[in-house]
Amino acid sequence: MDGAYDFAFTERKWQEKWRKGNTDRVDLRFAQRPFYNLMMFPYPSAEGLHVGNMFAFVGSDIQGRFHRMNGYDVFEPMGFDAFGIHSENYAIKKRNHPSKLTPKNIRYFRDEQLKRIGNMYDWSHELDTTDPAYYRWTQWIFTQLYKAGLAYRAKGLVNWCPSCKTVLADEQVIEGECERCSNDVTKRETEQWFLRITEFAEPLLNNLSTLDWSDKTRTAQRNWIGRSEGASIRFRPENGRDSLDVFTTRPDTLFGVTFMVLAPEHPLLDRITLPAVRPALEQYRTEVGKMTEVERQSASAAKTGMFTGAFAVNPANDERVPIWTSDYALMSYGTGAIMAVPAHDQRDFEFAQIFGLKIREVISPDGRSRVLEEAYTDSGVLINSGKFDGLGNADAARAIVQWLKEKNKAEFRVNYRLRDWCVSRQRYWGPPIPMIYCGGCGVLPVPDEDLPVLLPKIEHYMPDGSGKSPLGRDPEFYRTTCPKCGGPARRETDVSDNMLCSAWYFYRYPSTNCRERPFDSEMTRKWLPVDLYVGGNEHAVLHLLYSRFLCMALKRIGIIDFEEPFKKFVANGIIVREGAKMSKSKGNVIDPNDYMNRHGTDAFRVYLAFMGNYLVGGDFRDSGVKGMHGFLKRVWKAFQPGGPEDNAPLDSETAYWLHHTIKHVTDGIQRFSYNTAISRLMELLNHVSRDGVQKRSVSEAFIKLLSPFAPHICEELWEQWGHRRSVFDCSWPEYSDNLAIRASVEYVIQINGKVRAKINMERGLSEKEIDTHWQSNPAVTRWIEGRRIIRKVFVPDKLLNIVVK
Ligand code: ANZ
Ligand code: ZN
Repeated sequence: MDGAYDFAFTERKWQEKWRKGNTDRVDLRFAQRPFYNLMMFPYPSAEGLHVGNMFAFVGSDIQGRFHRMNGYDVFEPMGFDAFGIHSENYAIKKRNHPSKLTPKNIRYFRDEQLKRIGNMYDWSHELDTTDPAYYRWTQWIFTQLYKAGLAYRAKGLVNWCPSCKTVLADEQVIEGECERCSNDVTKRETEQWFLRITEFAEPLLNNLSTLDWSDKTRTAQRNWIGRSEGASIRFRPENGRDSLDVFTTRPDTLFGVTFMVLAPEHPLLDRITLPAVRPALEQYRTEVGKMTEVERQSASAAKTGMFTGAFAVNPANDERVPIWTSDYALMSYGTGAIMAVPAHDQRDFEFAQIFGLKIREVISPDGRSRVLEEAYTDSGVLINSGKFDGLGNADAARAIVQWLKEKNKAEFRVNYRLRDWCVSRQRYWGPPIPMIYCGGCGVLPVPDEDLPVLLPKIEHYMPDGSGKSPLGRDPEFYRTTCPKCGGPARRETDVSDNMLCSAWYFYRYPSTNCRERPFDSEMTRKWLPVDLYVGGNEHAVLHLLYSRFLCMALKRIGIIDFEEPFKKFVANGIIVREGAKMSKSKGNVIDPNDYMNRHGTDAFRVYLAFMGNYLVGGDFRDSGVKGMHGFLKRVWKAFQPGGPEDNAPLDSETAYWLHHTIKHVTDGIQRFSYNTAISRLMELLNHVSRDGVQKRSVSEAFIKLLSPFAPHICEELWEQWGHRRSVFDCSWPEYSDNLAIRASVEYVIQINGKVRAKINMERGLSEKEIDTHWQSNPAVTRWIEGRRIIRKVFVPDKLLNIVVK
């Protein structure tokens, strides 16, 4: 074997060998210790995978390889989330048909990019959500949800561009404007399909504490679900027989209500608003319709609103309070109406100041009244609250609701911010929602045996401005017969959000061969829930929440017997390039293949692992990949057999380095702290290079430790040391804790040359570290007290002499 490190040759050779030997396939049925190593599958829509995707994927593969060497049967599948608005928009941009473009994109992703990165994907279980053999089951799941009462059709507010006359997804609304024409986007009420995720709000929230997930992800879900304990309280508009319910978390402040605020969309406004102000109301509604909820909730936005001319009666004290409408009240939360308490709610306070409304203090820290500069939101005792005066506010909250409850004017209530999931899309590139409308029989799911409802290939798939689903223009598609009465019927022409396709794909991977069912029960029992899931935290409240919901729903329906799909979830960090966020508009997105061509896949992988903490991310520097190529060249030189070999037992210093490295690399991988693991390997390499002598045990351990990061070069070196089995079928090196710390040495501490103490300490400590030891040792410090240290003489691993005056 000649000395030069030829990464191109090595990488080609091993990828070929792995493929031919099916090294990356596990026998799913007979696996003894299944470990399902899942990473989020990509949308094959953009120009290709970028460095950030590779960062995430490689980090996940390191876990897969590590677990495999630790005795697990690791299943690492990959597939394509190829339906959806991302793919459709990309096709529109490229003026190509998504049914043509998607397979092309998948081919590039898989054959040119994913197959080069050296991850141990089992391609025999690849899936593609646009394959009818897959979406047949996405549709089947929809009908199951419908039959279980978990899918329903209702009016919902969607984004609407009046100039393009089309519905837009939230992602297509940029600061309130249409992404394509820059006109203001409004809200429009249309019929949509919803999945009843709110039914599971409680378990979705409660189970979070049992999951081994990144904290930031759990927090994001917790906030999104947004549980609030409080009460609903019934006010009564003065004119008419309506009632006006509000949701409040602060019933203790009920006597401080000085006005009410209804969301501009609130239906009651149509009945109570005085005729004279109706035109103004309509105008205000139009203004507000242009804003997104995010903008409406922004604390810094100027408060706007108007008085309806109507009044309501406070059930606590029969006081008349004016009814206003303002955009800061959201129709989608609680009841869409607020009892405003400006003294104790900052938004109400600002609103009251702008419009000159009364402010009445009802909670005080010391029972006395004050002049408020801002809302007082802390706890205190009640004042100005009739018979409740003097009570602490937590007690008062309960007492007031209890009191009104007896008069049927209040209920204790828990409210969730979570809303039902709107899954219908008036677009083309998705699985048709499998429902049928019959004049006589009503709404019916497509029978199982008629699935899939194939997405027809239509030329004019683009939104045409009518806001209706493109499939609604294809009579051949929507004309059908009723499965019940056989009469003429019409198909649903909306397609479902691709988030539904991706909410169940991980059940399918182990069962890609299963034809009769979405997933084989034996496989599912064996491989699910997923052991480790890695992906971006941007999906914290979309994909990850939808998947959890669907799991609970499938359990309720009786299809599976667990309710959490991912035992462990780890959110990978975000990387930037040369200090700047990577984006197409900045022109700093580089095809990862460029790096792999120039410096090799292994160098690229090791650099991705080394550039920063995996959970945090880091700054990708082009020079770093090159540097890693240099590191691998040194590895090659130091660990290729054939140098002067010495097989005597390890000296204690080398034993220390070896065991210390194994311990810290193992620990680093377990903590996803890949950068520290690689630093330890670099230190071991330095030690070995200084030594100049090859020891088989050290070389072999090093090769194994580096192999999850740099699989190709390590396989090659492993083979050169005479092994026939893949290094990934060998076991992870073991260490001994005793050897992983340096032998201790006895330090002599002298004061002015006289021995005052002897301390046992780890070898190799610095003078500073020794200082911290004697500074807490009275046997030494009492000779120094009141004197001045003039200098110190330090002999590493032996002695410290402190000269004092
Ligand atoms: C009176 C009150 C007094 C309130 C007070 C707060 C403080 P969370 O915690 O997020 O659940 N609210 C209720 N429905 C609303 C809606 N549709 N749009 C905007 N705000 C709404 O918030 C609950 C509080 O948010 C409720 O309690 C209500 O204001 C407001 F000193 O009622 B509170
Ligand atoms: Zn019918």
